[in-house]
Amino acid sequence: EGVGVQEYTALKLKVKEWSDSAKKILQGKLPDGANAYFIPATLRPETMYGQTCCFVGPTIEYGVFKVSETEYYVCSPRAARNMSFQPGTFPEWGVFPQVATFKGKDVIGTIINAPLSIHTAGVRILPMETVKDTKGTAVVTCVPSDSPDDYATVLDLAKKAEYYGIKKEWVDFGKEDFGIIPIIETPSYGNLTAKFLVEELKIQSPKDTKKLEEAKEKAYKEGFYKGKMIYGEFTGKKVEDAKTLVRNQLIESGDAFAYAE
Ligand code: A2H
Repeated sequence: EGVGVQEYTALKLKVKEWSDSAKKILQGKLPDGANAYFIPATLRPETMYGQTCCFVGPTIEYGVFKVSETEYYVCSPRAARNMSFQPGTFPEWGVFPQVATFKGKDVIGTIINAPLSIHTAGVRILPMETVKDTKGTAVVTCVPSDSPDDYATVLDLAKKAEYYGIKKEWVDFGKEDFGIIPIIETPSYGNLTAKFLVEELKIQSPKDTKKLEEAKEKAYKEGFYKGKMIYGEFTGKKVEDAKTLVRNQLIESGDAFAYAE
């Protein structure tokens, strides 16, 4: 970390309905007809079919940034600043005005549209205590089939829904399988890599940092270099190839943009 450039895909998750606290904070701050988007940064765009929610850090500070007359982005102030100075991404070069500020906990329960996700009715913004506000956008889209961190967090949220102040159905969709679908088949870990590794390494909670680090490494190597797509338009292709294809498709449809830091 800290060496070289991380090439993220920044996804645009359009807000369908704000949480009650967010509505209060945003009153009169977004013009009629404008759209707001949560902007998670991901290294695995080919997994976006499997998004089941989107995470923010409950105690992290976020801003709502005016990117154009009609588009407002939600992310960390640090990321908004970086983005606004990225050549070629936005028509205007300069800092995006910050129109509102809130803590992650204020937006829990907000419903957003996740591009390509099987959950077409929308997914929820949920808390993840291990989100760092020093990298990416401090918004993390949740793909529990392929990210051990995401899988461990989803299990924990469902187990302690009341403690986290969320409804259990927001995280498990009222189903035993948590609305998780297989997207990538791997030779060693089957088609739900994150679940396999969390169980094999006996990871008990999202705070099992060391084991999760190991799981993350294994999942990435196996998934990226040996995985094959078993869902979506690029079914049958190698993950290595599908990554660029899905990324380009998301960028072309206006649902994502390149973000490097
Ligand atoms: B990845 P790197 Cl399916 N705090 O996206 C904590 N985690 C963050 C973050 C932040 N501020 N910003 C991004 N991330 C996560 C998908 C995914 C990711 C899958 C599998 C592995 C995986 C769905 N979540 O990442 O430290 C994001 O989660 C494992 C490396 O910048 C992002 O990609 O290298 C990844 O970590 C960026 O990690």
